[in-house]
Amino acid sequence: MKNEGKYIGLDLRRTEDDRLLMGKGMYVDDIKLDGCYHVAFLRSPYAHANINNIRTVEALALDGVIAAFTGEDLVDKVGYLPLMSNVYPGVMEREKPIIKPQMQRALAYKKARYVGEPVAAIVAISRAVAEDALELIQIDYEPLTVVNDPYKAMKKESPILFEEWGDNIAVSYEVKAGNVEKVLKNADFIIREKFKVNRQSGNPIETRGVLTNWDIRTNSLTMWSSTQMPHRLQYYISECLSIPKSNIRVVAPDVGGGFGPKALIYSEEIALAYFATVLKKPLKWIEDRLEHMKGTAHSRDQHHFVEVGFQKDGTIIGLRDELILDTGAYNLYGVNTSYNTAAHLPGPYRLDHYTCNVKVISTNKVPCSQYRGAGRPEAVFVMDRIIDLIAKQLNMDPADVRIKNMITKEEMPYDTGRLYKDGEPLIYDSGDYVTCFHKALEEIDYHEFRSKQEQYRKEGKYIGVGLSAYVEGTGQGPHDGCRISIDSSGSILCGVSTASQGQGHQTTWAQICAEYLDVPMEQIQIVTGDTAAVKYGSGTYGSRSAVVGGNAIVKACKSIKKKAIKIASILLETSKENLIIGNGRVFLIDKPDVGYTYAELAKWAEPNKLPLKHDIEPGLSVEEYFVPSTATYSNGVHAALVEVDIESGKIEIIKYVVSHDSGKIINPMIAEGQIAGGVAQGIGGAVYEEIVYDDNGQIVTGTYMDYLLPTASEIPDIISIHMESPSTRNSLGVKGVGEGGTISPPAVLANAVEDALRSFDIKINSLPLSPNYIWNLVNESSQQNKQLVMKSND
Ligand code: MCN
Repeated sequence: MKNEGKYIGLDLRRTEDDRLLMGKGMYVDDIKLDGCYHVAFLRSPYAHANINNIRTVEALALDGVIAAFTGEDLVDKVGYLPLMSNVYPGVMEREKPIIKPQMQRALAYKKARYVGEPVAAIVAISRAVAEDALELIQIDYEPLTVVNDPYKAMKKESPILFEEWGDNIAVSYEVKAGNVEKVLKNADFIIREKFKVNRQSGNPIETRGVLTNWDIRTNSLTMWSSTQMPHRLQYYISECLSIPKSNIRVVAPDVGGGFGPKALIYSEEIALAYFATVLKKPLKWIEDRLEHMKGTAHSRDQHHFVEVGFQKDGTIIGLRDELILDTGAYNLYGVNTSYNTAAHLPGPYRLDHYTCNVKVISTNKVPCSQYRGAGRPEAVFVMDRIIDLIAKQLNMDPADVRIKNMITKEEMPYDTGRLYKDGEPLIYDSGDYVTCFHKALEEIDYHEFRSKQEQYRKEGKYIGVGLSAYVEGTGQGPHDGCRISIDSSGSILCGVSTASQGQGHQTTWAQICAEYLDVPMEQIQIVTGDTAAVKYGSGTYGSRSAVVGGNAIVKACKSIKKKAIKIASILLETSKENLIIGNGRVFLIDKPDVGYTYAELAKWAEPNKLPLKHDIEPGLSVEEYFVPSTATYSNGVHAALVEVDIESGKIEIIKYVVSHDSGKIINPMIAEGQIAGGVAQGIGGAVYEEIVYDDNGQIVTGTYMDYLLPTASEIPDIISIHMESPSTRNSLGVKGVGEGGTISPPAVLANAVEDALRSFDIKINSLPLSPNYIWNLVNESSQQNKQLVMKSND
């Protein structure tokens, strides 16, 4: 890859890995506070039940138990968990969403709505004692009829989760561009198809965890949480408990994976904050794996009914989608995930006439939030399956149908006619989708494979190729900040309001800072995930940190250089125009020997040091914020070769290629790691993972015996091709890369499997591509064929 900067663009090893890979990470559970009590939560065993009475007397009598809390104890003192997404004015005006905020309490009060919902909590001297005490809590539950299917949930006769709303439709709206009704009438062909995307769980290696400390001297709370959004957690603790924000510090120390579900404010965080205000003692809760499966948000779980109109030559002229998202018991992300799906569905394809009618439905399941890709894998699964179905109908090559409909470089910036979720026009800023597509075709040897495919089949091998292309809005607002302080030792402290869970921010932020300040990276210390490091921030989700955090660093670097020049101009009694910065020094343009290092200037910036009267604030320190105008759009193409064993239905991925464009790349090695990790998770969701519920709302795949995560042996080598179309929306030219890997695997693998099994004429419209599912499809098709043969023999 081209290296245009001294540091930006370099393949540097991650500086945090010395610590993280040697087992020296500092995760929430590694932090020990003297006199710390432990918290355990009692969770509802029922999916839907009234809670009539809770008795904690026996639990409280157990040796070592400090306190017991129930929903009733919190009801007047603790606010509801927050709704995480705003609906911006543009979306409000145009799409007119109807939103029924279905809010959760930190501890359920009067009614439990999913198995796993926290109902009571025990604080004790150890987790073991706390768990023993949970068994002594007596609850008088009155089980209610369980709603576990979104279609049934919409029926009039269905029980309702929130009686005050009158139905189970949490959100409804329509994303619309052009006039799909009209164009569908003129289509040569129409395909109607249903698709289903499986419910998944995030499964970071580190489960969630919270530790609190209460300072009786200042009446202030410090919380360490494995959260993706420390600043927002700080704000919402303040809102829920009515404590001034300035009395709350939230730290996300090392976090062992987040993947989206940790970008929520959880019951346990708000509850522990409240318990800390009452008990004024350090408190710790660490989620165990069983709790994670039923206590941490799930995702995906979408149903689509699509109607697409196209012409004989493969041109798609209109698409209508009915999207149902089963959001579980509480609608914590508002319109967000479904909007991501609706807005991203057409992807890199030209689709002027498009409607997506969205309904987000409440059921008695774990609430859904965002999980890596957050609505885009679902969108791309639908769109790229549709394209393969069009190709099949027209007997065209699926690659040709894609190219025919793909937006070209010449059309950039491309106005899709839709709105992004921030209410701004959804305009792709830059990208060369067609070249990106051709690169993937080349790398997978597409045409060569096609020429051999028949031969493979004759040899009894069922090998297919799949293609998928996506566009992803990244780098969303509202803002992130960076505070840089240089001290007289020359050490540069760079606090950024992002919160890494493994993305390598310590390295890439130092690369940006070193580049813009022109100093060695070793001189820079990066601090993230701490509300004390920068005043405001949004967090790390939505592949936004490189864009928003990265550009906040650029702004802070520029600003601190200005200040350094101003101080130097006073010291050298010259105008600022006569000074420049290089190699960590400010010096005279025409006398490079005369100048000051940052360290020397930092010394002069101490109070009362500067010789002349001046208006400079003390300290060589600044704090700046980057507020993006709207998203910037990454894109990519995945291609895979897959062999299917028709005896078992098992899939083997022979080759996997990702050709992607995330604008300027700060660190290609890290970007490649992000893609590889994303693809691995995408393969998991496509082939193995599924949260399955029974009729009583119990999870039947709630342990790793049944919820299958891919291991290294299931993940092929991933070949990445980088392209760089700089974003025009920020000065680094960057776009996000953290989720792209996860977006296309379901589509690409489904297409490859269907292609491999062409001779069976199967149709894949549901995930995961489990051996069971594939075997059944093959078997049903064989049975049908046999019946046809028998009929014709009759
Ligand atoms: N980067 C780069 N060049 C670019 C863009 C990004 O070198 N043009 C680098 C960044 O500097 C950063 C990394 O790539 O080190 C990811 O950046 P970005 O795309 O901005 O994504 P975020 O840092 O905001 O991370 C969030 C994203 C999301 S939404 C999920 S989910 C996810 C992911 O990142 N969760 C992860 N990657 C993960 N990786 C790990 N190890 N663990 C998770 O929980």
